[in-house]
Amino acid sequence: MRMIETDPEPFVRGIIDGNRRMIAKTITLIESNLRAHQQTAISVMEKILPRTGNSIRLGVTGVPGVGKSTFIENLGVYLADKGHRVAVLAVDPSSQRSGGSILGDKTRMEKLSAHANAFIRPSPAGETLGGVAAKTREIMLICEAAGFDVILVETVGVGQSETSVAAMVDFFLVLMIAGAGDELQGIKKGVLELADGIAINKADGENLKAVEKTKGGLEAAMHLLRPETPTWFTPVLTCSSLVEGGTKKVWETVLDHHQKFKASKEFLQRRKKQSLNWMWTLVEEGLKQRFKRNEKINQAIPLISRQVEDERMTPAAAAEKLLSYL
Ligand SMILES: Nc1nc2c(ncn2[C@@H]2O[C@H](COP(=O)(O)OP(=O)(O)O)[C@@H](O)[C@H]2O)c(=O)[nH]1
Ligand SMILES: [Mg+2]
Repeated sequence: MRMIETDPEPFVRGIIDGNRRMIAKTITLIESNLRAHQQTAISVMEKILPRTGNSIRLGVTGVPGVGKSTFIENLGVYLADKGHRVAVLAVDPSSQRSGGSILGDKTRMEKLSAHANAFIRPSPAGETLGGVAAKTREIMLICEAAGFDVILVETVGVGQSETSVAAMVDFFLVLMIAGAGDELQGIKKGVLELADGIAINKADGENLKAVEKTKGGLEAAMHLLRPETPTWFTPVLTCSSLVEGGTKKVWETVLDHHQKFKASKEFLQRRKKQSLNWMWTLVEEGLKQRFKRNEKINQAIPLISRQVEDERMTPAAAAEKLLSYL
């Protein structure tokens, strides 16, 4: 194994220069579990922080097969052709269990991955969703410091991963497909509440009629939800990733949202809130990790557990006692 140097400067300079090898090396630091690497990563992040934030962050979710990767390929190529620099990231907590990431299969993004203006990174592996999301968030900041002005984050529509991606993007897009029966099947209502936009994908060929019907149903459903802000009412769009420019309308909606949120000052407010929430998530994660690793606590657990089981100690007193060792 090669040593990774502990001086943050070469990493910082490499990122700012947009040097892909150094960007990749920095991501390796971020993903490493070694204490020395993490320490260097923290210094690098601190130094690049003033250069981050200048991008539009778009999160894309939806059940497997809905067409997220194809959508990102289509939109990414459209934007990269226009001169945008596009970074594609993923949050997939299942990736290391199933052995393959949602973006591991790069053949799905053949054109985009070959584009000079694009950078594609599969989901980092991690013990917890919080860990995976935190790493993705830092990788996003690295990409911004390197000059990428559009960040596309793909996540699977299962578990809690949507919530963590919604918490790191400016626009959270839920992709759906027109289906037989209950259109809301397989999608949790909570996800619609997180959505800044819904797009019914595969609006092409024989699907078109079903798409229009689903659109009507979804619009009715969305009217039952109270919008979070008077600035924006979550629209239901349609798109096709099979035709060139088939995702353009969705992007125009993202830009419209961006302009309105900037004008109302909600853009920065949202980002500030997200940063604070992220801090607290990391505090919680850190506390849990410290608790689990604490030797005194680990020694005390068997005895205290027994006392609780035998009703010689209340659960509350036991918890208090264990926490007091921190
Ligand atoms: N007809 C049609 N098929 C699509 C469209 N987008 C994706 N697909 C197909 O749907 C399948 C799943 O797409 P994929 O992007 O891998 O979905 P993901 O699991 O959500 O990332 C693939 O076979 C795609 O070719 C579309 O706009 N129209
Ligand atoms: Mg995919």
